[in-house]
Amino acid sequence: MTIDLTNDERLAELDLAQLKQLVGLVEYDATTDPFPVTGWDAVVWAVGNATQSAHFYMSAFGMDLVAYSGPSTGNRDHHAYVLNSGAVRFVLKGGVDPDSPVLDHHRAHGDGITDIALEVPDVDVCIDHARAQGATILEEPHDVTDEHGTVRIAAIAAYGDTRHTLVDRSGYTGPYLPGYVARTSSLVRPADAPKRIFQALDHVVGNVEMGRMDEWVDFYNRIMGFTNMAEFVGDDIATEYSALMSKVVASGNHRVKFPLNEPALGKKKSQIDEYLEFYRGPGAQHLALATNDILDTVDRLRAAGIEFLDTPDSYYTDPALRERIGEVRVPIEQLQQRSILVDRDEDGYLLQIFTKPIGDRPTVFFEIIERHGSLGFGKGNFQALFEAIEREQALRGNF
Ligand code: TYF
Ligand code: FE
Repeated sequence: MTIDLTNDERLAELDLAQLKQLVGLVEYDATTDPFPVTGWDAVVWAVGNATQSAHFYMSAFGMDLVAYSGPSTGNRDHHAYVLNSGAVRFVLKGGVDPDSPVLDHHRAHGDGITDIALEVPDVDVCIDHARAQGATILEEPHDVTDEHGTVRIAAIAAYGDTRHTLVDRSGYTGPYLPGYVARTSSLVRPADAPKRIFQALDHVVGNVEMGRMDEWVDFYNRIMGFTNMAEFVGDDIATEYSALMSKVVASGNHRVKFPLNEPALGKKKSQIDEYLEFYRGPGAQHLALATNDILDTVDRLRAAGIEFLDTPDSYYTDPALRERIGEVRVPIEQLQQRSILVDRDEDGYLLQIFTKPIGDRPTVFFEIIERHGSLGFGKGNFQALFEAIEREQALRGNF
């Protein structure tokens, strides 16, 4: 059977073929899925200053403000800015009331992700299954209604203080959720700016404590019906240089992909330990944003001041690289100028690059990814990537 596209306006401009190419969808039989997931609903952040973060994601990441909740709409607890880019939705929350739970999250974790919300066709089916499998239900299924219709919502606990809210918005036409009003920004974009510089969310990576990765893989397998993807970083790679182990789980249609990392003992302090220390526990480590023009996306992000990890010239001049990657759509020099990495597997290739941490703590960062058939995560780049991360760690004083 084919994948359900929602009636969501965000997706109206992206057809299934585009999404397939952007994030590598697969066809599957949803009738045998105990926990059917349509796709991502929103990534909800708790940040120190949502009013200014919203400006950053609009001015640097080219996102559009579409909805808002805050004191002027009757929400005295926090500001919440809803931003879109193609099929991606961010909700940025910042505390107003000094006792706001948003501020508790921020005090513990710094700028971070509180909720990786997923769109599901039937909230109750998912919760019944999750409960039977022993999930912690944080919010029981309930309807929220306003003049735009009804949304059905529930939430389950994931790693650390992260949750998955499950949303069925098929009966809703408002800008986000009841309690939010439509809002746009007066920000003026450069005359030559494309409509958006990224189109979809490809994957969200979770960092968990040492020795607990398999428990979380099992959580996504059992509670959410996710299946394991082939790509993983095992002991072999871990001991050599990465200082992490990683496995990937995906929803039935592969719209939602969650790599899960745990620290491994290496020569130096693991990048995952550094995250766990500064995030004060498990949490979302990076979001991969899919684009169909990574050269332009990276140029625009850099021009807006976003900093990326460097890749040494030797990565590009190594004859083994050309051997490994074969033909790609752009000259290698173009990738080298921008520090974009390239990897190939049996299905195709991908281009990817990583930002430095985007907040004050060395925790959350972004990946920009352009897929050409590959369903992987850049395994061939792990050595170069992890060395680059270690150079950055050294600058922060971790050896
Ligand atoms: O999502 C992934 O698995 C790749 C590789 O700290 C990766 O982007 C894994 C760990 C990490 C950075 C990138
Ligand atoms: Fe990634």
